[in-house]
Amino acid sequence: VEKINMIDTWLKKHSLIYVGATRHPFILSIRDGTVNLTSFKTWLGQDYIFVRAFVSFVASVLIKAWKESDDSGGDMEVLLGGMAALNDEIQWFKNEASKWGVQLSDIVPQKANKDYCRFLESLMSSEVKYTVAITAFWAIEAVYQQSFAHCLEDGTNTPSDLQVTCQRWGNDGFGQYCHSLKQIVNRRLAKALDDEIKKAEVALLDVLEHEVEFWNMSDGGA
Ligand code: HMH
Repeated sequence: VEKINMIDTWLKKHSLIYVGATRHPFILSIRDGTVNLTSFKTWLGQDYIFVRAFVSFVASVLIKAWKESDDSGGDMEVLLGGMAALNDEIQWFKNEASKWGVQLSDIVPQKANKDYCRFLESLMSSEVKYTVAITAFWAIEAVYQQSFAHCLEDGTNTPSDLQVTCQRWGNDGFGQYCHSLKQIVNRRLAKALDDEIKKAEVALLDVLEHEVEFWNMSDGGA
């Protein structure tokens, strides 16, 4: 298997689940303007809880980078930039929640959310290699980037009050950041041993499945 761009190889191989995660009916309903606002508020509240767990996960990836990476590609700077963006994101969730009348202190994490957070926690173990963890990290960010950028394309009907949300992950800067992460992952995978490559592929598939289940939660709130 060609190892130079492992990610694109994997995305082709697993295109069905990848499309399932990045073109989910919830996202398509935002894109065509038929989104149910109850669904949107459910997603908003659940994602706030997820992001708090996600910050801890990113911190663990940063620790792995420091321990395992030679840092020729500036991995730490990219990860630190990601953490800074998450600091901003948490504040954004709070503002957005109050705008939509969502009481964040009342949110109870649903099963899919708890399962996803537990998965993140399993990746925080020191036994999980940097290459595997950063593959998952890239995938988590890339799903949101691809999904929300899709809602901002020309000719879409995304409601104007949801455009700020789509911009959050669909803007060009976030796209660039995901591209930097992807380059780090491809560089790591090109040098990794077979066992690590297999684990990274499994981690990617796990992320895609969790993302589909996460989007599915918004339905339950409809
Ligand atoms: C469920 N996946 C989920 N939430 C997010 N905020 C992201 C990815 C991207 O940060």
